[in-house]
Amino acid sequence: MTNNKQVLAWVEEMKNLVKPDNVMWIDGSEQQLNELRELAVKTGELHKLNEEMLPGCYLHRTNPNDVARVEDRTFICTTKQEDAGPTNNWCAPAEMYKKLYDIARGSYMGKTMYIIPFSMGPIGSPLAKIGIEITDSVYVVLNMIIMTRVGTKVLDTLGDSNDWVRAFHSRCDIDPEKRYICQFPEDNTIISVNSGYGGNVLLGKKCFALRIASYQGWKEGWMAEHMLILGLENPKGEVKYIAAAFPSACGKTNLAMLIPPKYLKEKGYKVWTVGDDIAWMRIGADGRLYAINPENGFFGVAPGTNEKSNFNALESTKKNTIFTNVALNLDTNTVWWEGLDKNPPENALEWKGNPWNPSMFVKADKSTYAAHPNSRFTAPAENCPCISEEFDKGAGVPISAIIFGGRRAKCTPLVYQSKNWENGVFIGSAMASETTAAAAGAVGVVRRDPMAMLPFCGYHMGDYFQHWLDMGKKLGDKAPKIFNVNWFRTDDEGNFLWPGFGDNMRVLNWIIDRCEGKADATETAIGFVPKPEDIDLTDLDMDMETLKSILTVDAETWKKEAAEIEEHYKKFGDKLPAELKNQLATLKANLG
Ligand code: OXD
Ligand code: MN
Repeated sequence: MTNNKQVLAWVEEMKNLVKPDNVMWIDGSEQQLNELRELAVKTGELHKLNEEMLPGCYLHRTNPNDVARVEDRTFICTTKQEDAGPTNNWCAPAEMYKKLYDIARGSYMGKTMYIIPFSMGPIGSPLAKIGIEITDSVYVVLNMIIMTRVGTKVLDTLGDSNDWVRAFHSRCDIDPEKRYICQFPEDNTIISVNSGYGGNVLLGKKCFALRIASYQGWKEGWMAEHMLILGLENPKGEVKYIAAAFPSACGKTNLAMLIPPKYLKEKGYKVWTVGDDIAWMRIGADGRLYAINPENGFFGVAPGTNEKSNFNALESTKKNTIFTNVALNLDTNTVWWEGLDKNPPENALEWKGNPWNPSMFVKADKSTYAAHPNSRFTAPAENCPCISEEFDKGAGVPISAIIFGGRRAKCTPLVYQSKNWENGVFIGSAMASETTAAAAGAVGVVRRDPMAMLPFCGYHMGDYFQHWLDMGKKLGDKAPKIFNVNWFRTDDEGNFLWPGFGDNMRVLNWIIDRCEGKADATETAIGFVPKPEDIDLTDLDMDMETLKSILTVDAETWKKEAAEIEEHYKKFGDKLPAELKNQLATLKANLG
């Protein structure tokens, strides 16, 4: 498949280590894809679903000890510990390589080694990057074929270049005690052992497109961010692009695939999805910031996805999709999860494969749920009814606005605009979200998750903040405007005050109007807040007083917030950029 000497040498090295019985290069052909699907069904790795109702769809169950990303076993292995920073687990590269090679040695005996050349981003795009994943799992191969662009074309594009990421995976014994997800940013290398769960083993996603790529972006002058990308089309047919970062469970996929309220749809407003999880952004020839989605599919959380919450995501899962850890409806041979509809299957297997019926369900006890709370669908982006026509083009889309957001019951207004780029970086660096009643543990605990990158930044977060500031200096007056949103303000009884979902479009319209200098705002201590009359409430059962209440900035609440940010900042020591210290001091002074 290739004459690239570095690729061949690495494959040989890994072959000698893990001793496979066979080797198969993934060429990206339909014929090979079908052979692999058949093989996976034969071995039981995949279950074929109803071909009429869900054509080309399969169900997979992971080991019950292996159902989520494992942040406590995820390492950034840089020569100097300081380079990984205070927010990452660290180990010296030599020590970690030895440990991982000892674990992986001989682990492919009796198995096939699959070699997947993949491109993050449209093949050949100047914003794309190439990786090679070696795996012993057909499930990984079939997921990578959905989530990335794979095959011979990738190797042809790579040619003799050594600019590619080495990504090695071995399921070993799925032993949680020996599970490691390790990034070696100085070597462009990822090693993942003892897991078979998506986020730990689809190495193009979090490991490459965020952890390794954020490091590459720092060294090479671009940005890899945990952001959705959407295009907002107005009735004149003009499309403006927005990138937005939210911690998990704040509705990133829903915002990316938003359906506007009826009255805006009728006027001709539309939302186009470019990406739902990751954005790679570079400064273009015209000095603006351009973004691509490096992925080719959606690895979405299934529970809660339904026709109302996210019609477009649900549509995306109707063909050629792999479901992981959802329930199987035995009567129809289709899938089900909590929140899909009000008709749970009477005759089902729950996510572990045990018999299940609705009488077993106890709302307060997640262990009785039919689908695992982190069950997933892996769906091709091309299935999405609102996929942007720019999605597959390599040039990227020019970003007008960057949005940060989190779940805050009280503190943060529905939306506000930063005073400038530096102030926007300050807002992103202090980003936080509250834990919910849905999860075990204390409710309403604020967790700081800068730019939603806490588990994904491949280097010292102080350096990461500085990189953001440096990018702003390069962009100058072409920089996107930075905003913060909070869909989750509640009243004293805990009821949400803002309807969210499609109605978030009303806020996006204000954001775009601000970018174009068309909307007014009130300057507050924290930034520019909309005049209530500038948020369009047409057809919405909401009074002006409620809207005003979620646009307020309460000085006492914000003084506490500033004190918490100060505490959060202490972690970064000398690496905290002076600009951010100054921003905090200014905020405190503004609050009086
Ligand atoms: C995540 C994901 O965990 O996208 O952020 O899967
Ligand atoms: Mn994510």
